[in-house]
Amino acid sequence: MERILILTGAGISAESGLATFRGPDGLWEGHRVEDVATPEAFARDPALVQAFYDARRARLDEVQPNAAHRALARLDREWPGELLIVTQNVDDLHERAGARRVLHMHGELRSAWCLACDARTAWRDGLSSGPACPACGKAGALRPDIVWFGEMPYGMERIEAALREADLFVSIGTSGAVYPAAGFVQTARYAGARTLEINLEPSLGSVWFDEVRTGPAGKLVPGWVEEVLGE
Ligand code: BJW
Repeated sequence: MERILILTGAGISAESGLATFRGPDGLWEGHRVEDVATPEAFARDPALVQAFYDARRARLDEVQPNAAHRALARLDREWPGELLIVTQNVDDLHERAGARRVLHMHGELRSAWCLACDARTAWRDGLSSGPACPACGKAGALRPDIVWFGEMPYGMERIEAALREADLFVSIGTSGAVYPAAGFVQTARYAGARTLEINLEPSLGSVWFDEVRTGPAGKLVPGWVEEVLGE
């Protein structure tokens, strides 16, 4: 039975109405990356960074999983072999579609991290008002549980093991601009996996894939899942 490792990025949530990062209408538009997605930015201007993430957390209430999330959830339910969905996304659309084997390597909007006691707490509201940490009671110490530039992504040991063991590596909706995720295809390929990219356009790392399918994820992913499930 094949072991499947799927990497997803912002492109898989684009058809749900969440902006991707790069490009003319990208999330960074109006913000410099280093003003909102680095620990230094948070130290310099916590109000700006909290407001940026509060707005994105609130936006989650307005969007729904799309056909690509639902297809991956179906694959997760029906695939009897090993499978892991490693997502760079901080939204919860994979889970809301029903997927269970999901690893959020860049953190989650709906989680808060206490800098005083290190606890991580499920969080739906804003953090701008400096609420108290439910674990230790300290006010004003919660930050978004997001992996910023220069910080170590979550789950790297588990991901690296899965990359070495994968028979099939599939990358969906990511530009290949951010490491270490951008290098996963090479690790998987050198370890012997077949590699497939599904993206609106060839990514920066498309040369490393055995096969590249270009088009919207909401259209291409359901068809690919049907192929894998043998329909
Ligand atoms: C569609 C579509 C549709 C649209 N259907 N497709 C020099 C060389 C190598 C590395 C470095 C370097 N200098 C610095 C580094 C490290 C740095 C890095 O990579 N920097 C780059 C700028 C070069 N990386 C880090 O600092 C990371 N940590 C780290 O490296 O720790 C050290 C270490 C780790 C492991 C081993 C050893 C050491 C941390 C990176 C944290 C990234 N954080 C962000 C922001 C926080 C999350 C948030 O606010 O939401 O995560 S950056 C941002 O980019 C976000 C995303 O997860 C990430 C990737 O973006 P993604 O998902 O690819 O989105 P886009 O917009 O770029 O692309 C979307 C794609 O979809 C496009 O191709 C579209 O065409 C496509 N598309 N519609 C299908 N309908």
